[in-house]
Formats: sequence, C-alpha cells, structure tokens
Amino acid sequence: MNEIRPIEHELSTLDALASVEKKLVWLASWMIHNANHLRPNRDGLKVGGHQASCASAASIMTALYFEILRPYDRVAVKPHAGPVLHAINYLFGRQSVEQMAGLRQMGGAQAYPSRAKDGPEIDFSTGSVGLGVALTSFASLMQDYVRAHGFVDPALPRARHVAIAGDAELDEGNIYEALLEGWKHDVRDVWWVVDYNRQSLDSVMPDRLFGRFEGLFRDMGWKVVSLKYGKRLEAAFARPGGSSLRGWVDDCPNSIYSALTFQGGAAWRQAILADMAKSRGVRAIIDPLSDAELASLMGNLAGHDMAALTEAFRAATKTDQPTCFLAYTIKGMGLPFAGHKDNHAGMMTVEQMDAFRAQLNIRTGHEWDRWEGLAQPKAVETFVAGVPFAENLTPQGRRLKAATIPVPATLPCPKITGRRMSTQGGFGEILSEIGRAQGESAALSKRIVTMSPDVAVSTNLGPWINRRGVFDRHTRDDVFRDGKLASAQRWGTSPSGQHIELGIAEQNLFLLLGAAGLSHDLTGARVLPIGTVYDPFVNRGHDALFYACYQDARFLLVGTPSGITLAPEGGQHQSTNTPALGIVQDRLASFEPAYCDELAILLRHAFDWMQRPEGSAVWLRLSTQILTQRERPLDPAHVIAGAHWVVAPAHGAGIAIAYQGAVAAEAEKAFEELREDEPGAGLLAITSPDRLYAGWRQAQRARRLGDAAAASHIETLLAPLARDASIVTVLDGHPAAHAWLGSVRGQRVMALGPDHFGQSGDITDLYQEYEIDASAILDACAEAILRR
Ligand SMILES: Cc1ncc(C[n+]2csc(CCOP(=O)(O)OP(=O)(O)O)c2C)c(N)n1
Ligand SMILES: [Mg+2]
Repeated sequence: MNEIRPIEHELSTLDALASVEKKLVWLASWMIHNANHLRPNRDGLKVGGHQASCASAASIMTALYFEILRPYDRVAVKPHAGPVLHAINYLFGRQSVEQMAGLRQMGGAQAYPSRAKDGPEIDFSTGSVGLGVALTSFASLMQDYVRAHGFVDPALPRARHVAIAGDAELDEGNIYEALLEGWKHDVRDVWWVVDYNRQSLDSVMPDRLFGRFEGLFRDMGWKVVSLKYGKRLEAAFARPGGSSLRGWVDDCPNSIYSALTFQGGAAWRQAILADMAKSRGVRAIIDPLSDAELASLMGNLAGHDMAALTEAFRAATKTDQPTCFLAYTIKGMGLPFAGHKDNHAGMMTVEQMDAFRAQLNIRTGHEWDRWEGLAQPKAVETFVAGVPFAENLTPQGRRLKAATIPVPATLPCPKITGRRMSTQGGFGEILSEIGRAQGESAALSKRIVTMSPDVAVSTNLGPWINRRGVFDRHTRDDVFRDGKLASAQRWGTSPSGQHIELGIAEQNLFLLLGAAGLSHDLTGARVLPIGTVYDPFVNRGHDALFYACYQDARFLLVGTPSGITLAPEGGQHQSTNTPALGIVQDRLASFEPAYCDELAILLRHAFDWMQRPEGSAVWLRLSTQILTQRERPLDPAHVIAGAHWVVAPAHGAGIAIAYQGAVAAEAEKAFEELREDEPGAGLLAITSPDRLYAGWRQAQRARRLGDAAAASHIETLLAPLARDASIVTVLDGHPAAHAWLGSVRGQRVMALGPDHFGQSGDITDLYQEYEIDASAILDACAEAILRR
C-alpha cells in the first residue's frame, strides 16, 4: 500500500508531489517558451524545444526525484526531458534562473542533458537516443567491478542506475545488445522507466508493438512492471459494467486513443457511446461526468498517477533485479496539444501560454519564482527540502573524487631491440609485463581493466588475461583447464579478474569503456580501462565511441589490426577511414606508432593523459605488420606531440618523406634510394596526425590572440625544409589524414594511402595495388623533384 507521509500544513505526500509536478511542467514549458518567444533572435532560426516530451515524463520524474531516488543513485534522463531535469535541479537549489533562461543559448542550459556542458548535476549525457539508456546497465556493471575489487568503501550504499527512456528508444538495436550483455553479466540495480506515450517524432507507434517489450525484457531476466491505468480508471473499471469499458480502452488503437485525448471529453463520450450505448453499466460510469471530468478520467494513465507510480517504484526497491517499468503516459499531458500526433516539436502559442499561466495562477513577472502559484507554497518548499534527493551527494555536486594512479616514468617492458615484432605483438607483451608486477609496483596494474568484444585473443590480450583473470561476480571454473585439455588461454572467472569479456557487439564495448571511463566520477574509484577491437569495427560502434567521448570518459582504445596491412583478410576488415576519424573526434587523442619503442612511450602517455583534467581518452591504431626493432635515441615529447625526424633534413632541403605506422619499412627503403640523389632529404615519422593538427590549430589561435612567438610542433619540424619543398606522405589509411600538412608552411604534399579497400591479397600485392610500396613512394618523389 502507498504510505502517505503527513507533512506540515496537512499536505499529504501525494498532494505535495502533485504541486511539484505542476511546477516542473510549468518551468520546463516556460524555459522553452522563453527561449523561443522572449529572447532576441539574431539569425531567425527556430530555437526549438519539446514541451510535449517534457510534460509526458514530468509525473515519472516527480515520483522518482521527489520520493524514490537517493543522492547516490545515478540517472540518465531522456534527451527531450532535459528542461524537466533543469527544473528539478532548480527546485533543489542546484540550478540558476540564468542558466534556465539561457536554454539552448551559448553558456546556458544545453538542449539535452550534458555532463560536459551542464556541469556536475548531470550523471549521464543523453542525446543520441538509446545510448544513455544502455549506459546505465554498463555503469551498474562497473559498480559491481569496483566494489568486487575493493576500490570503494563497502559500507557505502550501492547506487541504483535509472534510465528514464522514451518509448522510441526501444527501437534502437543497441538496447537489445545491452540487454543480452547485461544478462550475461547478471547486472542488477538497474531500472529502465519507459515513458510509454506510444509516440515518437513522426507519429504514433503501430499497435503491433504492444506486448513485444514485456516478453523481451522477461526473457533477459528482467522484472517487468506494467503501469497502465491510474487509480481512478481502475476504480471505474471495478464498477458494474467497468470491465466492458476496460475492454474497450484496451482494444482502442493507439492512434484513436491519441486523437480522442487531443479532442477531449465530448469526443470521448461520442466514441464510447457509439460502441457501448446499450451498456447500462458503462452509461452509469460516464453519464454523470462532465466533458472535462470524462477527459480527465480517460487520461488517467498510471504514468501520470502519482499514487500508482510511487507505489510501484517503492515496491521495486525491495529487490536488486533489473526492472523495466512500462509507464503509460500521454505526450503533452495537460497541454493543449496533448495526444496530437504532431506534437513532438509542437510548442504552445503565446496565447496558449497565457492561458496556461492563468490556469496555474502565475503572475506576470513571477514566472521563474520557485513556488509561484501554489496554494501552499511554504508547505511544498518544506516538503522538497526534506526529500532524500535534496541531500547533496558532495558539497560540489554529484561528481565524486578519485585520486590519480601513479604512472611510473617508464613502463615495465620486455626486450624489444633487435627483435622482429609488430606493434600489436608489442602491445600484448608490454601489457603482460605490466600484469606481472607484484607488491608495490602493482599499483598501476591493479587499476587496469581490459575489455574486448570477442577479440581478446586475436588482439593479443591473452597473456594479460592469463595473468589477471576474467572478471565475473560469480566464480566459474575453466572447464578446459580443469580437464587438462591443452589451451593457451586460462579463462576461469572470478570477482577479482581484470578483464571483462564481451560478446561481439562493438557498441557494447564503447558503452562499457564509457562507463568505466567515468568510474572516477560516478563511483569515486579510478580505473584505467583498455578496450581492444579490430580497427575497422570501430565504425560499428562509432556512435557509442562518440558518445563516450562526448561525456569526457577516459579510456584507452586499441584498434588492431588495422588498414590493408592485414592483407589476406580483405573485405570489410581493412580500415582506411580510421586515421581521419582519429583526427576529427573531439576528446580523443589518436596515435599510430610504427615501432614498439614508440608504442611503449605512447602507452605510458595514455595512462597519464587519461587521468589528467586537461587530458582525454586515447586511441592507438596498431598493426600486425612485423618490423625489425632497432635501438635508437627517441625523444618521448616528440613521439607524443605527433612526429619526429628519423633523419633530419638538411637546411633548405627540397624533399622529405613522411610515413605513419605499418608502412615504415617501405618509406625507409624508398628513402635510402632517394638519398642517393637528394642527400639533404629528410625522413619524418608521424605518430599522430591528430596531435599535430590539434597543435597547429592551437598555435594559430594563440598567435591570433597576440602570442606572436607561439609555434606548433609540426611548424617547427617542417621549418628546415625549403618553402617550396615537397613532402611525400604515406600511411596505411586514407591519404586525406596527411593532405593538410602542405598548408602548414605552404609546401607541396603528395599524399599516398589507400583510398579504396576490400581486396584480399598479400602485402606485396596490396601495397603495390594501392600505391603505398617503396616504388610508389619513389615515383611520387621523382614527380615532386621534376615539378620543382
Ligand atoms: C539516434 C537518434 N536518432 C534520431 C534522433 C532524433 N529524435 C529525437 S527524439 C526522437 C523521437 C523520440 O521519441 P521517444 O523516445 O518516444 O520520446 P518522447 O515521445 O518521449 O518525446 C527522434 C527520432 C535522436 N535524437 N537520436
Ligand atoms: Mg514516445
């Protein structure tokens, strides 16, 4: 039963919640109205906002935030209810009028909740539908991980991870990938509350979808709580004749239900009587009601019924089983366009807003006042101050603090010099060496957590996993090992394991990297997440990668193998666009070492960089190309800044070769021949076009702002070359990644790299076909010299 908490001035909890809900719908509507109608508009562009989506979710959010949630719970709010979240924070005194009045404006509240831009009250950013919902499940898995490893005080309460989801989000495939993965990891303490208004952006959803969801969730081990009818409708259905009315509503197609909601009481009466005029019971229920009362009764869905909502949520707190609430709602509830199929971006007119204002007793000039228009403002204020979520998680907001993990000046490293090995092989060996550390020197290795979507072995994580084990809340034996069946992999699972093995769905990798990369903020325990994936399949998870970066999650992504260099494995396994992705992706520093000495420097840098406030996530693009590893002096600062001269050019030299990654040996071979004719030529190793480009942009900006001496690494590197020098660049990736280098000092760039892909072959054939072998490099050099 619903417990009614009496509070001062005789206001029941339900009445207080109803008042809060009214304020939330008002403030969210006003925020959007203000942004669209009351601010100067310089460019004539629609500002936009989603009053209907906000009104749809307001009751659910009121029940959660003002009755159920505790400060340590973590919530992802559907993107289009962002204004409701801002209004909630405002009522708690954690949001300013200036921010709300600046909705969708530079420096104001963001259109959709954003960790990076809206500050520490936002647990999860949302925007690309489906991803925020799924992220809650992976964040819960990470909570299990840090607790199982003893990284947080076990006395601290466990957080519940809650997503307030739009029903259209359930169309996104990543939801089902996450459900499957969550089932495998036995996730708990996750709630997905679906704002089941049966409307998306374009239209009303087909009825055939009804009923599908329940089965899907149950099959994945979830509890499903269907919140369909509110208390008043249930009471009406319980009266004589009520069951026919229930049957009629149950059978009413979504589109008709929505249209009737929009049309109001008279239309409801006509439609009901058209089918059930002869039912005395039904007439006895509806005849005494005015049109307004009938519309209110028919709109009494559980997703707007505070008693039904709080009762269901409270009951679900008794278990940690993941729970999906299908809360039936009306899009635009209480607003003039309630239920209209075109209401997604619909907005109240100035006249409608005035009428709404009058209805809520809000005085002109007092639109932003917290408790304006309420019958018992003091009582509601007192109520809000006393709800569990009113307690601050930390004085600074909802971000926890986690100490950084010290990174040694050099990582433990196997012998590299003189060996023939690939960067992928080197990565596996260095990680394995790190994993060998015991005692004091294990500080770093203890915090590393690896993850991979079914490619752990083929990306060389095997030795690391053999040392550190596979994580699972439940200890499971390795059947092959126990049966003494030969296998190089030891895959028993336990709560102390440090590798999280995922199914093949790449979006899940990036969502888990996102959750793990926020662990320091969300759980107060810092981990150093490393995810490995075949480089081309970064594309498969790119939106989730983009999403993780947008939240400023900190992790190391290892894309390997990459490019056409994995030669016989043709088809879609060859990545050519990823170097360009590495350049354009914000909050992700991308590198591609050719040799393992560079790799060791970059790996160390990654552990450091991902922990710095000004840092970011890191992406290493590696290869299976085997190269002879030589002893050589190397300046780590240059490797990290993106390039270093292997052979410095003579002052005023007219030509240089610049290579990146796996094609190093081809470039070296070409360079040896080139030097016979052009003794002053230079050979540049590029480890990161991304860092070079970012540095160049930064220097340009600094100079514009008056720092005349600012110079970027690439400008300094290219300075010795003649102004009209040619640079022949080559990488195993789209040549556009290097083409911009010509703009740095106005030198001519001949950029080589495969701009087609998908052909099987051996490296000799493919490098020749796609013109990145030594002879193609020499041809380009010859052409450059002739043109000069
Ligand atoms: C991945 C992605 N595709 C498309 C959109 C554009 N979009 C924004 S909201 C929306 C429909 C949302 O419907 P629903 O989730 O049911 O939300 P509600 O009805 O509560 O507004 C669409 C298609 C988006 N934000 N993200
Ligand atoms: Mg919807």
